[in-house]
Amino acid sequence: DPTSKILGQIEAGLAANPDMIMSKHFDLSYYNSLSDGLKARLLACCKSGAENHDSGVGVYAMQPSDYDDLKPYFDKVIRDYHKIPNEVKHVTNWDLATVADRLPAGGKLDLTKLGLGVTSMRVRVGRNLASYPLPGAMTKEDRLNMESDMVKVFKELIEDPAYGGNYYSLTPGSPYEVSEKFYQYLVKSHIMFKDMAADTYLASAGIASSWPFGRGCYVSADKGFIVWVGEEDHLRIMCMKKATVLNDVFDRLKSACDTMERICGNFAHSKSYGYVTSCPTNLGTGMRASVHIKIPKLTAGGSDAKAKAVARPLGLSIRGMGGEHTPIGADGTVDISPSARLQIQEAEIICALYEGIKNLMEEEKKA
Ligand code: ADP
Ligand code: CIR
Repeated sequence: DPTSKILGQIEAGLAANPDMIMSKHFDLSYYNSLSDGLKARLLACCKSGAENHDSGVGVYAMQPSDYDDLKPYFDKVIRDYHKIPNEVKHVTNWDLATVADRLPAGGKLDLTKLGLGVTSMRVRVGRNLASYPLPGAMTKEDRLNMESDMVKVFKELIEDPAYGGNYYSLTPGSPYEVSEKFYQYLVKSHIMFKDMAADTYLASAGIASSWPFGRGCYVSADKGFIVWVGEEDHLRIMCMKKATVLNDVFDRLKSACDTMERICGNFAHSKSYGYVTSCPTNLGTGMRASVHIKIPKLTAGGSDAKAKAVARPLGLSIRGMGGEHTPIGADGTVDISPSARLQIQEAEIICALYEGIKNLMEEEKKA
């Protein structure tokens, strides 16, 4: 039967990969203490890691309430991944004035001060609507309804001269549907997300189901403000720019998120864990702030192993030029971002990116 099958897969996962966070914290006596309803919900959250023993985390929430309803399990998962020894206390704070001591004189996080020129910078947050299941548990109908709700929101933005732009849908038959060729162009331009059905972790979790129905993205007239619909979270809201001052993308995202929250209604939120996301790694701020920078010495030979080893103690993650699980650039360009998302404030993340760039560039010089 399916229940004993997945329990068997979890046990086998622990043997195959004792470090996987999902199986490490799966406690059979806790599982057995649950009602049938909560048992099924817990197993649904563990399915991705049960089927993919190479997962680092292996857990995705299916409902915004999973984090609180299954707290005895999720709290262990979250505190382990985010390395939080005590009770998680997350605070939202975008106000750069409160971190003035970490800002250079004048308050600008100016990359020219670090010896860089025009740099590709991006800040995104994951957000989910409180009114739908999380993507792993959405039916095709949920996905189409959510996209229709979002189209109404984007119509307001498109009519607003401050935003303008277009909505591009992958839904077959949608009035906003784009061609395969244009979709590939958007992916290459770092505007649109890649084919999720190819991601085995997302596929197992149900997050890639009904692809490409209900998927799309809004792009502002100047292409600097983008909202993904139907990826790992209901929404990924981001600002992107090729420039030199990090404040530009950060401040614009703050204002764009306020606009989105005002027109979308409240986003799913947990008292303990801040903004709710599908993957426990993104909880809290849901924020990833990144730049593309060239570190040819630390990536000599085309491998990112050394760069990752140097970046980890600096609190930085290294990704490839197409995002997570993609190769680094042939010229040694990588995507770097502060790893922390939870129990850190938004304003601290952007400072951590600036400090991280400085530290990594010093390591590059030494290498
Ligand atoms: P996420 O950041 O939402 O977790 P990915 O890591 O998959 O997702 O990245 C999504 C897309 O954003 C990819 O095309 C990636 O190259 C692009 N991207 C990330 N950071 C930057 C940046 N600083 N400049 C330009 N594109 C970026
Ligand atoms: C995993 O567990 O490896 C996948 N479900 C992805 C986890 C999120 N990404 C990450 O930690 N970098």
